[in-house]
Amino acid sequence: SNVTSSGEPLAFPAGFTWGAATAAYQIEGAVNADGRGPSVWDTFSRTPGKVRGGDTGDIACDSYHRYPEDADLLRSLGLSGYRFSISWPRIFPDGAGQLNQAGLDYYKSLLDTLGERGISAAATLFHWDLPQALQDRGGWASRDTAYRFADYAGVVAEALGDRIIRWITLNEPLVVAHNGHRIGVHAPGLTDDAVAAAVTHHLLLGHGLGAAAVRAAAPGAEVGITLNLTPVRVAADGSALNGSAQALERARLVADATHNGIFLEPVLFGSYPEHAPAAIVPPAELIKDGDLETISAPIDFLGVNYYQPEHLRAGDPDNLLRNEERPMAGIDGHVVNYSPEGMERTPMGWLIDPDGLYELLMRLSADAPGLPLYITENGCAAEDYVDPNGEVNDLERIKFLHLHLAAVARAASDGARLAGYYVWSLLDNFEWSYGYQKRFGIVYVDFATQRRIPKASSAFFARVASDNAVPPLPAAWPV
Ligand code: GBH
Repeated sequence: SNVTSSGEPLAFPAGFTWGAATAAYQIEGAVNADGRGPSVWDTFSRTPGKVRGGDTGDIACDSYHRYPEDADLLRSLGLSGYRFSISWPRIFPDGAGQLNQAGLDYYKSLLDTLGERGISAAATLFHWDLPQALQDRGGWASRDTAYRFADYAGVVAEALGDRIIRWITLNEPLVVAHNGHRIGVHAPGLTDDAVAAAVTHHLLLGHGLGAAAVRAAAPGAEVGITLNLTPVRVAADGSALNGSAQALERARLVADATHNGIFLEPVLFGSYPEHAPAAIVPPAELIKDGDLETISAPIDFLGVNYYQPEHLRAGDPDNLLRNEERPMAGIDGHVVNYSPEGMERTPMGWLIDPDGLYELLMRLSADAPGLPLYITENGCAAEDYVDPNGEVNDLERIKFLHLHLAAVARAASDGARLAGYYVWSLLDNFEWSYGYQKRFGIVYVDFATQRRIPKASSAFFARVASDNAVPPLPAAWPV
């Protein structure tokens, strides 16, 4: 049994994968090396005002050159898995057409290096770095991009299929559609609801076509998708909404469809969610015969990225910015997202809510019985620094991980089919529009020298991996 005498479940299922995650544009640097073409993130990060401090991924962690050292780090932490992403513009500098063999060779070397160290590879095919040449032809707003993605996926699976055990088609397509095309804070920086809705459908189609291409080229491959998912909480006082608890429950359903269902339901069930606001659902004319069948072909696992829950309450439509309230798409402004006061937060401002992860995992188990779940990202940012004695004592991150790992163990013990956990992230890296200021790594990176310094949390995580269980927290936790 994986329940302690005090009733607290702390152990993980046998064979559980313990890993760390990264993404190509966030760690590789070397943006001009060996024939790589530009991606939308090169363009975006070089556009003044888009990324804090004008930071770019030009150098990042220089993992393009330092991957043997990074593989050694994974090995020394005793991790059995590495989730990384493949840079599409290294493989197809123009997005399509001419293949760049040097790009494939780079990932072969990385994978051989991992293999020599006994580390299994989970590869994400698209972690946001769309080739700029495809963006110039319409990007994900164009249906053609989904077919080009499938071509790329097939070529990569053909070349690397014997070295990769787990394939993730897309990372967080909701963030691409919403942050990239609806609110414009990510590449390509567009702010157009209609474009975002088209992007939503074409990302999903890309997932379906790409998964089929991987299966055709690498029979026996495990193929899935990674979604950012969250429980949706509704404030208890329905009163402000004309006293209608019913209206808030409807709003909860709309919020759940907006944050989760819009990608989850097409993949699991082959339909867009009933309660999704019209503004975010792809229009019928974009959905061709057979698309939803392609999108909902069975997956081997679901990748779950969890950071924080979404909160919802009745709002004052004339004063939406109060208390960080944001209007919800498709709702008339009487229901708003907000951040509750009095809860602990990470330095990103994100709430620390491990129960949310437990609730989410139990909900997914009910929605997709038997489907293996991997936590493909979970972790927190901090403004970590090196102590005078040369150590990085990121105790807040240890606490965060402890709480969330205990929630995962509890879900596993309550019947959720959990197969692995990849911490975000192995290394401090290029945190998108936040640049290098926010550090998510369990290993510190001194960007001036590229020196890697394992943080205290990496020793904690290594212990979790070796015990396949969460150790008890120290009785007196430092504040
Ligand atoms: C992931 O995105 C990415 O996959 C990874 O590359 C990234 O480095 C990592 O997380 C850390 O950011 O926007 O204030 O409403 C996470 C994206 C962030 C999207 C939290 C939803 C909700 C809070 N998610 N966000 S807010």
